[in-house]
Amino acid sequence: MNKSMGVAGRNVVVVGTQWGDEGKGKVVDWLTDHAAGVVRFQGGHNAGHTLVINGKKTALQLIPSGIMREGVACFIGNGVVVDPTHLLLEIERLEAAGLKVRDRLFISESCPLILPFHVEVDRAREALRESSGVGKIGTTGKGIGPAYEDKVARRALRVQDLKHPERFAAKLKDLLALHNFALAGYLSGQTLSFEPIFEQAMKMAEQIRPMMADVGVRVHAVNQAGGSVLFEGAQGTLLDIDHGTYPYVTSSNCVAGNAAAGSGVGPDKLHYILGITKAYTTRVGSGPFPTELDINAEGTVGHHLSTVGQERGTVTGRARRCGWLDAGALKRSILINGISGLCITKLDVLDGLDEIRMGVGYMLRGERIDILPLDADDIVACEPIYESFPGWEGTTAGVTRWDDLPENARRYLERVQSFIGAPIDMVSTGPDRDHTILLR
Ligand code: 2SA
Ligand code: MG
Repeated sequence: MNKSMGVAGRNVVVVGTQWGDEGKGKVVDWLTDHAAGVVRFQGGHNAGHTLVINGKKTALQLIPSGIMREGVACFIGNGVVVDPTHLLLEIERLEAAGLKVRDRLFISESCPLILPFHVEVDRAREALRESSGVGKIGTTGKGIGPAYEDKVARRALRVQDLKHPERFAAKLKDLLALHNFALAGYLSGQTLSFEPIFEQAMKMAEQIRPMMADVGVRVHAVNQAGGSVLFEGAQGTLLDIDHGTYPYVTSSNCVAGNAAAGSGVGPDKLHYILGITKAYTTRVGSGPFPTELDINAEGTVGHHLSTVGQERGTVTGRARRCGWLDAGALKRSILINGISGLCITKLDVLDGLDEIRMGVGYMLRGERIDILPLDADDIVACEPIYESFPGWEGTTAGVTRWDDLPENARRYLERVQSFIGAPIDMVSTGPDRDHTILLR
């Protein structure tokens, strides 16, 4: 890992191997010591990447975590959906904290825009799913899904349209008419008017224009100059639109392969794939979760993970669902992403537990399987099979050397590694930059 980033022009992709919130932000921030650029390639401001620097918490949603390091170029690739209102707010928030943002943030001209009607459609659709009995997806309500739908339908307004007021107006008129039709009809939502959206967009265009860029070409140039680039995934593999627990997923490809398509570089430029895995599992929103525990009953393991792990959505504040590590699900993630190595995070949250369990497969209708099935209904029918490990005395919090970890903690991690067949290259033992064990 260390070597990989140290070599000039070597790029690393960081992806979540579970349902998001594995602690990618911290790891990306830690790795940016060796990087010249950080790229976001999918998702939008539904992501919440929490960083703790010198004990101070910062949450980033749309802007790459590299922004916290001076001199690191930050790229928003074409695979990201951009809400311009949110973008400017996030920039202003960072500037208020004393960071220089605008001179090193580059936004792809090809990013689809999230506009106010997308948010309205997202919320109205969730309400409809709930009232009709289908059940909510549990989206973040940021308009992510509807914006990606417009992209795929080839009618999206893109960042580049902000440069052309007439073109923007014509496209907006058509798109708004389409969404208003649905909102006024079967979605029973709030229709919106053209003028305020258009005027607001044109105002924002002036601010965004200097940051528009040809991201693929620029990233290539960083590599040519000998710099390493980090691709920062958002959400997680099991929320991937194709490979996740469909339909309880987000609307983008979260897997490592999309780092290329979502930023405009070739797949030969993805040199090392780092999978981030929480020492247990969390999920926010609806959908199957075989190793889930009850988080509400005091004195239980579920309650411990939820409270000690401070498992609340960074963006929405929702309580995250919690459960044991699901190594059968991890196995699928390792395959899909082509993981080179793993970073295990939040190990310290398991400190103090008497017993630790790990899911090592499932019983599905009388048959034993060792990898998460593809069909969400099959996942619901899965009974997890557990291996049990004794907990450890003392704390792993802040430990910086493998040999200083309690023996039982090392045993647990060694078993994870042997079951999933991928090496653990890093362990994160706390939220601060320095709370990190590097193994390779
Ligand atoms: P959406 O809004 O269309 O992407 O929601 C679809 C599903 O994807 C899940 N999702 C997430 N899961 C974990 N973390 C995410 N980011 C925030 C965080 C979430 C928050 O870091 O905590 O604050 O609630 C994220 N973003 C999307 C979502 O829960 C749906 O299941
Ligand atoms: Mg998050």
